[in-house]
Amino acid sequence: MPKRIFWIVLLALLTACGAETTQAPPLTLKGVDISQATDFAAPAAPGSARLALTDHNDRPVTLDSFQGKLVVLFFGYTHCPDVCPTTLADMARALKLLPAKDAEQVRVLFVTVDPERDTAEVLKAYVPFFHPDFLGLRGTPEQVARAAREFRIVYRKHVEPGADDYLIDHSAGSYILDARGRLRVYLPFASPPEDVAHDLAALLRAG
Ligand SMILES: [Cu+2]
Repeated sequence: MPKRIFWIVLLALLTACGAETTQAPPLTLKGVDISQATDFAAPAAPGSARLALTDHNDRPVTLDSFQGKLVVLFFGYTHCPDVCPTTLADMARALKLLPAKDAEQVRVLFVTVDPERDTAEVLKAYVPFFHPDFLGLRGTPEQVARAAREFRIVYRKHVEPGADDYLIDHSAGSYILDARGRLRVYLPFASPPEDVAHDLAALLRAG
């Protein structure tokens, strides 16, 4: 190797090593590591906290309400025929795979994209049915739209031909946020509960 190229390569390696020491060691995850990604979340609107909604007990929340816990965040609606019940059931299974003291450190949040039909009462009857610690969140259509934008979630109402009620197409993946509210993992729809439990445990261990 010509001497000059050798030094350039060596310098590049040293620079790479130097950059790494300032960051937490990378985690081995089953989901998609989005810790460094910038395109999964948008900042909150000026003057507004992220995820400013109300829970299924009508209490106001923001993302900060869950500081100190891992958050699994999912947007959907209770009339959903398949994706939402499957996801909530999978998340409940994932929590059951964790030791109880670890499961207690996780909050699963289900944000409805259908606040018109999903009243607090409807959410309260639906969400904790899957797991008593799961929390349904809702808001005005504007608040829900803003929360969805903050996490790059898209949704759209549509009516099937001949149907008398509407369905809502919506982003089907979930996020895991760490105890400091940072987006860490993207879980595609139908991620196996074992994988979700693995990633939650890895984040808990990482602190
Ligand atoms: Cu759904």
